[in-house]
Amino acid sequence: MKPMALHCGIEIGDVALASCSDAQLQAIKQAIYERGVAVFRDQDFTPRDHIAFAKRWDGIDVNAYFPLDPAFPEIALVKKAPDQRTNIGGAWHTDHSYDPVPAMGSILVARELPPTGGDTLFAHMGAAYDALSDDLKARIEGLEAFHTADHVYSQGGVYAGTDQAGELRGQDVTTGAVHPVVIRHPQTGRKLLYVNAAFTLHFVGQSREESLPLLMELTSAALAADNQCRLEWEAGTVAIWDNRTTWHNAMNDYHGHAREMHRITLTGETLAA
Ligand SMILES: O=C(O)CCC(=O)C(=O)O
Ligand SMILES: [Fe+2]
Repeated sequence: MKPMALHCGIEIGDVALASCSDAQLQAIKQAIYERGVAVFRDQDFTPRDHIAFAKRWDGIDVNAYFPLDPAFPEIALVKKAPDQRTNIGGAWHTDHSYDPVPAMGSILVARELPPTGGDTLFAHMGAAYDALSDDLKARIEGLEAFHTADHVYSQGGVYAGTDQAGELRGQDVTTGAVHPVVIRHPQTGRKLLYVNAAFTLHFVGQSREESLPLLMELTSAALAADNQCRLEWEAGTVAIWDNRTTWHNAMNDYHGHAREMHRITLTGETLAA
């Protein structure tokens, strides 16, 4: 196992995900809970392997918005064609925080990559929380926040006016959930900052306008370089991330080239302070 950066990410070698033992899977889970994202290279991982491996976790959450693989409806497609300008996930976020029981994480498999670019950045929310000033920690103590995806995926939302609109589903879905601003990781107990600029609209008891300054302050503190790692995808790369421990951001720097990833989202649990 090799750390990808100071706090975030780990590369795990010498394991074939498709046929790993229960003991290996347990060690992989623990590494992901702690480091936020694990990267596996040179994997021989068919869509059937992807689904079978995901079923060894606590279940599959099918994303309400992404296009699904027609042959394997458990698999969501994260793709951008050479003539598209907008990508999916091209801003800092954590997946599914708008659900009352947010997804634990995702297993993302590289299927088609651009010649350069298309990296994914991750940021570690345990390291982010630890590095907050005592003053900021005191200001967020006991706060809760409201999350939704309606402004992102609905008819008048962020993607509606883009060239991804045609493929996205779920324009009529409505979402909303309240979570503590600081959660405890369900498995490790570590304190994690759990707000994100994409889906967290406001603190409970405050308007959007009242909330924005603190949200922005937390976002910029969380994105300190020390908290981040960068994943450069290669053919055969599989990444598994923990949505509670990390945020991620898909770079959109390969216009004119195709990129296609297969994603299975893993079921999570209720989050508590
Ligand atoms: O394409 C990527 O690297 C990540 C996209 C994303 O945000 C996701 O799959 O949740
Ligand atoms: Fe995402």
